[in-house]
Amino acid sequence: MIVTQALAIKESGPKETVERFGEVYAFSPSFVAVRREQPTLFVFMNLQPDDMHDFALLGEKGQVLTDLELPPLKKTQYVLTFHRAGVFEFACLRHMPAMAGQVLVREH
Ligand SMILES: [Cu+2]
Repeated sequence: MIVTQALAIKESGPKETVERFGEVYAFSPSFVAVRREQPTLFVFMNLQPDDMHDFALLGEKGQVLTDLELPPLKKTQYVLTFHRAGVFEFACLRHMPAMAGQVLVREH
């Protein structure tokens, strides 16, 4: 199982952090590794109360392979199975390139 948080801190973030850095938009972690052909549960938590996020898997040419909605203050779960080994880029299409990362798909 992989837990990723669509981290976006505003009202909920530490005041000093928000003041110093502004809003933080990021996936945490932004890098995960899975095995090819192994169904893997991805758990997303959008911690922000007022912003929609999404999880888009991108192909080699940047094309969107799939785009999953991550509503505010919701835990969203998807089982994903990767059939090809390699590195897949992912991003929140609304907040890329700040919200982006990679999935490494390993052979068995
Ligand atoms: Cu986003």
